[in-house]
Amino acid sequence: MAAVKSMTGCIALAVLHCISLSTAANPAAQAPLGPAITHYDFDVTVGKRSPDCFEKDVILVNGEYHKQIEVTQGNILEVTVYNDLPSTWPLVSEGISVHWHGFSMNGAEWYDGVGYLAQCPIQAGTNFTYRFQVNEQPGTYFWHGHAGNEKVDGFTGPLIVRPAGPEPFTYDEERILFLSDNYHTSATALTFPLNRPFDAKKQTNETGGWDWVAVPQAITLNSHGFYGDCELLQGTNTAIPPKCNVTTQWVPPGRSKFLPYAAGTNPGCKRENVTVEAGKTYRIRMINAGSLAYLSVCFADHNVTIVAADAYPTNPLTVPCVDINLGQRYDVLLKADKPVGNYWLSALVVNATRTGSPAGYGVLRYAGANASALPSDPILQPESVPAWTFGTVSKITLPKEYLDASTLPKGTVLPLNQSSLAPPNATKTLLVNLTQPLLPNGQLRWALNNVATFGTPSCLPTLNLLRNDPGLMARDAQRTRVGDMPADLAAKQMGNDLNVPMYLEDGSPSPAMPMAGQDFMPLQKGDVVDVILQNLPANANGGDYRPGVGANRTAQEQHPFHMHGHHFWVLAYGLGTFNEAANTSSFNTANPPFRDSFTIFKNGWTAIRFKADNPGVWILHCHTDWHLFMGQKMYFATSPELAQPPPADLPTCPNTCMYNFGPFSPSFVRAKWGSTGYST
Ligand SMILES: *[C@@H]1O[C@H](CO)[C@@H](O)[C@H](O)[C@H]1NC(C)=O
Ligand SMILES: *[C@@H]1O[C@H](CO)[C@@H](O)[C@H](O)[C@H]1NC(C)=O
Ligand SMILES: *[C@@H]1O[C@H](CO)[C@@H](O)[C@H](O)[C@H]1NC(C)=O
Ligand SMILES: *[C@@H]1O[C@H](CO)[C@@H](O)[C@H](O)[C@H]1NC(C)=O
Ligand SMILES: *[C@@H]1O[C@H](CO)[C@@H](O)[C@H](O)[C@H]1NC(C)=O
Ligand SMILES: *[C@@H]1O[C@H](CO)[C@@H](O)[C@H](O)[C@H]1NC(C)=O
Ligand SMILES: *[C@@H]1O[C@H](CO)[C@@H](O)[C@H](O)[C@H]1NC(C)=O
Ligand SMILES: *[C@@H]1O[C@H](CO)[C@@H](O)[C@H](O)[C@H]1NC(C)=O
Ligand SMILES: *[C@@H]1O[C@H](CO)[C@@H](O)[C@H](O)[C@H]1NC(C)=O
Ligand SMILES: *[C@@H]1O[C@H](CO)[C@@H](O)[C@H](O)[C@H]1NC(C)=O
Ligand SMILES: *[C@@H]1O[C@H](CO)[C@@H](O)[C@H](O)[C@H]1NC(C)=O
Ligand SMILES: *[C@@H]1O[C@H](CO)[C@@H](O)[C@H](O)[C@H]1NC(C)=O
Ligand SMILES: [Cu+2]
Repeated sequence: MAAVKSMTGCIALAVLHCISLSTAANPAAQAPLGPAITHYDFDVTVGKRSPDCFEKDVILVNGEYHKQIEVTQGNILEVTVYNDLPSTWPLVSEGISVHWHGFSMNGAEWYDGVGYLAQCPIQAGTNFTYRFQVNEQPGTYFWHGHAGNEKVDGFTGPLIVRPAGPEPFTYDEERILFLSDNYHTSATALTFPLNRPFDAKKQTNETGGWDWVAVPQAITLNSHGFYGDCELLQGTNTAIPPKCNVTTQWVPPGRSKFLPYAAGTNPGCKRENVTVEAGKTYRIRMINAGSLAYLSVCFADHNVTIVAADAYPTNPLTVPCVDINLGQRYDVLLKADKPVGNYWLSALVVNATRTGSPAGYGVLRYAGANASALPSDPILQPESVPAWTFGTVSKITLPKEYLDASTLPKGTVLPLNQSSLAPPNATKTLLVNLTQPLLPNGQLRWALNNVATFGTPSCLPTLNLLRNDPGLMARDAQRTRVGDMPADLAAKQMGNDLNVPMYLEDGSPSPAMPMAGQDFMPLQKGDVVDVILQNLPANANGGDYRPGVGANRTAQEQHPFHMHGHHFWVLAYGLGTFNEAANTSSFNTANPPFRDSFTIFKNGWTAIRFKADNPGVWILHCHTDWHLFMGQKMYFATSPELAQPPPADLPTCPNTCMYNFGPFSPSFVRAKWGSTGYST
């Protein structure tokens, strides 16, 4: 604790001097292991690629962009990550870590990969080996960086878990559809303006106020796309209106959204083809690894049947388009039963979620079709596909054989002490309000229950702190109201001090006015927790500390949430305000889907239930990278004293670490990284 309290900040640079403590050895990590080992080396470097025809620096693994890996259920997965990023690379966190998205990591909490929560990031010039048994449901996952926003720079890829026995679905072949969005600017350059004080009048240039990242330049399918694609399609099919060229999305000067059509002459700049043979059935593993774009994915003239959501099987649901949010995966079956030919594959931004976004297009190509021709059918325009309704999402349900111990398929992974996937009754409930407040210090944050949680608290992983001292949360809990906020607390929120205010979800009221700090819910192993996430207007619950500064911030938007360390049952989606008396009784406790990523819709709420069966500290967060960065996260601390001892080789923190809510000034960013992102 002394390490946290005594640290002093370096105000101008937002750099903190940290004391690194040695960690206890974990003898289990050296024990002989029975299961087979699947080993990968990740040599992490930077190179030039043109994912959407625009050449830029991206993060590569062994020279590959979006490297794919796979492992068989029950094996030990061992991934040695060598951070060989050049010193010039603009990573705010100055280090990397890898998260295995969707893995429960039961008993493997130190390898979950959240920077500063489970581990200090792997510093440049060093390596770290993730090593744990894959006790996970076979299915479709992905891996991604989780220390800063390095995922946005390309540090991510598919992760497939093969079953030890037969697959539960029948199909001939499989294809991966790894979906993402692509910015022409580095994630760091996009990120730092998010920390500047909000002032709508100065939302213009690098010396101005808070600045939104705006929509990405392209949507990519299996890492391929074309910026300005709508103009191309207009060129080849004059019936298509140039709807991508919409002007409703605000973009700061110097960053044009209107891009010329990319000619595709850069190396690696190609349109993606999903190739099939007539008569066969394909399992398509869809993954949305993007940072902002909620996607509606449609194969022209072909319906698809959803058979799994976030790795766990679902009752089959046949749809013309799949709405897949950030962090989600869907396994769908596609029958190649149409005439041999080329068909458009479209990835549109889900209607009315982000007007003005680009769309991504690929080709579903039958063997024998003319490979030099694009499909001749009209193409799906942005905003032309209706978004899924609650009726559709509510049809994603668990098959009945997973609900009964006597019919449970072999190899199904269950929460602790469950004999099937039938949800147990809840023992605790937490209501979480989602707002986007202006803090007293002028920063615009994304908050849960009025607390914007920042990511770099102490330079000692939070899991380590709480395992050593579980009483810390209660002792340090602060419930300061803004009315009596001491000046020093306001200063702390600006990142100049590491005396991190902690807030406890222990039944006491949330702060009346928005704060920055860390929001925790303490749990006991075995608790069954209902979490109701309630979308509220941006400025609700005292969220405009300086009223009149900007526009009336009453808007809401959808948020794709993800929880670490668990799958959970999604019990209900509702519009308006959650009404406990009326709505709890209509929860689907009969056959709710068991997943790890879900949507909180605009003007609505979503209820999930999880079993706290995994000792450790687990993050629940928005998977919109920019929202996560601005604080849209909280932690569940489940019996942290029962967590495993940390592995002996867990990376230690550097002497200085970046504070992610720090006040980045353009001169600081330019001095450190050469570019503020506004130069072109
Ligand atoms: C990997 O890190 C270990 C220390 O953890 C070090 O001994 C070893 O030399 C490193 N390997 C390489 C290839 O850098
Ligand atoms: C940035 O915007 C502010 C406010 O509009 C203006 O005063 C300033 O001159 C601008 N700076 C540059 C470099 O354009
Ligand atoms: C897109 O909009 C910009 C700005 O209004 C305009 O200059 C450009 O010609 C438009 N492009 C197309 C293909 O309509
Ligand atoms: C898809 O097929 C077209 C036409 O053969 C080809 O030009 C393009 O390179 C292919 N795309 C990829 C990603 O290989
Ligand atoms: C897709 O399914 C819908 C019913 O949900 C049906 O009306 C439509 O004809 C099907 N389309 C194709 C191409 O099979
Ligand atoms: C294949 O498509 C290309 C491009 O549209 C066209 O030039 C060519 O004639 C087609 N080939 C055949 C065999 O139809
Ligand atoms: C897309 O959303 C807009 C705005 O809400 C709506 O007017 C339009 O009807 C929607 N389009 C479809 C195809 O549902
Ligand atoms: C769960 O709750 C329901 C209704 O409240 C009750 O009927 C049932 O017995 C409970 N189940 C268990 C295992 O406690
Ligand atoms: C959530 O917001 C509502 C509406 O402002 C408020 O009444 C309630 O107390 C808040 N709940 C929590 C846990 O902060
Ligand atoms: C799980 O079951 C074991 C054996 O019955 C029991 O000792 C333990 O308390 C249970 N754990 C939880 C969290 O319910
Ligand atoms: C905010 O809303 C009030 C009341 O509707 C209105 O008078 C005011 O003009 C609005 N301010 C802005 C900046 O839109
Ligand atoms: C929640 O309860 C309200 C009030 O009775 C009702 O209007 C709404 O339809 C309910 N929503 C769901 C999803 O059950
Ligand atoms: Cu969000």
